[in-house]
Amino acid sequence: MRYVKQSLGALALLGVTQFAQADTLANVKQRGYVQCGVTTGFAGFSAPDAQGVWRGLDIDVCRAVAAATLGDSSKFKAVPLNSQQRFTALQSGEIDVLARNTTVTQQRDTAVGAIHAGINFYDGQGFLVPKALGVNSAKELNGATVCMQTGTSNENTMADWARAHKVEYTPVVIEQFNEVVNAFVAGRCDVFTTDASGLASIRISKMENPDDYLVLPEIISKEPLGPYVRQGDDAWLNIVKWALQASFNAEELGLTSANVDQHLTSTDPNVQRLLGVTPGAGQNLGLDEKWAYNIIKQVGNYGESFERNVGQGSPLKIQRGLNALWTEGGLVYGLPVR
Ligand SMILES: N[C@@H](CCC(=O)N[C@@H](CS)C(=O)NCC(=O)O)C(=O)O
Repeated sequence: MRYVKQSLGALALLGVTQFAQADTLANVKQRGYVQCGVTTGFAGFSAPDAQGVWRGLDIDVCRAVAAATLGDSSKFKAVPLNSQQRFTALQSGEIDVLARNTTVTQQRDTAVGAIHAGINFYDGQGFLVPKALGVNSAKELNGATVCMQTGTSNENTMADWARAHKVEYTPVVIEQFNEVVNAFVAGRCDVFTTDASGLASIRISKMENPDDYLVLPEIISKEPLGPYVRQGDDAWLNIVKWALQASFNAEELGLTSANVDQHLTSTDPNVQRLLGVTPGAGQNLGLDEKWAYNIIKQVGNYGESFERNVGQGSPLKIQRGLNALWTEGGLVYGLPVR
């Protein structure tokens, strides 16, 4: 009897330990900030501004998670990671969430020990060329030298596409982002291939004369980009997932950082539930009922974040396209908060 009791006690202890290890929310609360894995610097998506403050569409995912969990969007630490390092950093627990232009793929969602929490930018792989190359279509790239970064999905996608289109090319694969950019600028390769969003960002922020460069019209893949968490912590997955969904729902409901306070007296039950006026959604996530209010007030809705960072309010001027709300011809569709 005593033995049984002891083993049960040991089992319970083991259970508690395992649970504690996977309780990312408790760790974040204790630490006081979210560890957010980002790029080493990708203007519009995740890059430090002149004051060293990290800004961008992906940074707004970090900020939203900080606002939802700690009530303060500034309570996150950006952990810069190159493409190759990002999943190791997530697996090892160095970061709580990976928020950097990461394509959702079946392999990453299963075999890599990671799981995606939604899509914050629908993209596709493209090509950036110097206008001097005299090429206007990807089909003219036969014989080209192509720069790309180690640890990206871009390597395989390029190989698949080239095989299918009988395009011969020489890959130049480099681990550090700035070194790929330098190789391209120095003419060590004819073409830079990565997600079209990345190309727009590189062209504007890294090329001395952006007008000397052209993004070719072909998009050769689907690159749905979104935040990732570790497998095995469903509660944390839900928090990141619903932080993103809150920003989509806010846009659908017309709630912005500027007007959200006025909407606290709204009679729309969807608004009341999202803003915590009708309690429940916060408790379901183990968060304060103001979780979504804090996101909207401090970070803004998805559309605000998009326009400010990569859209018309930014140098990138990316069109909403697939990233418009579903009611406006895009794919952004807020899952119901109820
Ligand atoms: N979406 C693709 C590519 C994303 C990617 O890592 N792109 C490179 C651009 S060449 C990048 O963001 N590099 C930034 C860095 O390493 O800091 C993926 O998930 O593999």
